[in-house]
Amino acid sequence: MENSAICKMLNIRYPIFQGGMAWISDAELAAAVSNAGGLGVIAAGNAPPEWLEEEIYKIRKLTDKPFGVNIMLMSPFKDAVAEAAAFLEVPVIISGAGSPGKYMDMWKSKGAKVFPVVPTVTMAIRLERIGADGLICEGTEAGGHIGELTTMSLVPQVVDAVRLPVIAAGGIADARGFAAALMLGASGVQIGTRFLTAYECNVHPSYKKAILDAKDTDAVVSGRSTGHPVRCIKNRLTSKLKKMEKTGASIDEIEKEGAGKLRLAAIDGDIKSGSVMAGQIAGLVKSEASCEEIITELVHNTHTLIKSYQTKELFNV
Ligand code: TUI
Repeated sequence: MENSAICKMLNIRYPIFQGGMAWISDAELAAAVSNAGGLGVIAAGNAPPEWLEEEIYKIRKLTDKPFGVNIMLMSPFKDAVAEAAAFLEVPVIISGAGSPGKYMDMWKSKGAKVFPVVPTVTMAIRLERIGADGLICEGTEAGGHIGELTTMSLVPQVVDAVRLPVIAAGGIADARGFAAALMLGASGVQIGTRFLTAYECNVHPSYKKAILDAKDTDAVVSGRSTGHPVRCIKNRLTSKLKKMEKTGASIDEIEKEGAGKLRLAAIDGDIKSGSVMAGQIAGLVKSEASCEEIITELVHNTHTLIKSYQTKELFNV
């Protein structure tokens, strides 16, 4: 695993990307993941460029390892943060929630490796043509803003359609998910929800508790009717949004109700009225641990799992 093409391309030890979670993935979390051999990622989210610049200065003090920045393309600051990431020569740039086409040349001219999140095969092919270095295929199991296709369906179809390395995301939190992603043809994984309960994750303790308490059916989707579906842990806010969607509230009214609610949950710890974004795999996350423990266990158990399958009698062929 350590000598895979993707690890060589990015100069990382393990093909494990930490999910860029808006308001949550800061320099401290990203540095802890990078120091443990994965790719730590700072999420620009809706933050202004000054915030991102500060986090980039911080991470360079905390680690000498490569790291990534996630640029969320629905942000009002997207142009400015895209430029800041290029100017500060961020080694890996991940884009989400839109097409990064217009930034591609700028990022690549500064030596960045670019990994857009793609929700479909069509977009994967388009981004390969314009110079992406790899793709993140994020299934609808993921937390936050999501596409339609599941990880299980999306990953192998993109793997067959492009020559680029593919990182699987959505629904992966342990070695079984990691091994399954490799079986689908992925070169690595992106993991978000599992890192929410990392010791180095600065999300509010109430948010961590909501993840630890979540069961399989708790991560629900709101906003399908607005065209911006978002997966969060069920609470007063998701019930309200569901009711608004049922009773035919306008897109504007629904979007207004959701605005600013991630900050309310992640920073202020209001997990009843805030947006507790998390993936369907939250029900599997039952402990807090350091990023080093999370990554070491993932790698060790994935290795053991795959080896054990080589000697298992599965069925008569
Ligand atoms: O971006 C994410 N997940 C996110 S962003 C986010 S911040 C937020 N805050 C409040 C409300 C809504 C969002 C929370 N979670 N994941 C990557 C991702 N990208 N998922 C889906 C996509 C995507 C969707 C459409 C990528 C490209 C795309 O292209 C459409 C087009 O053709 O432009």
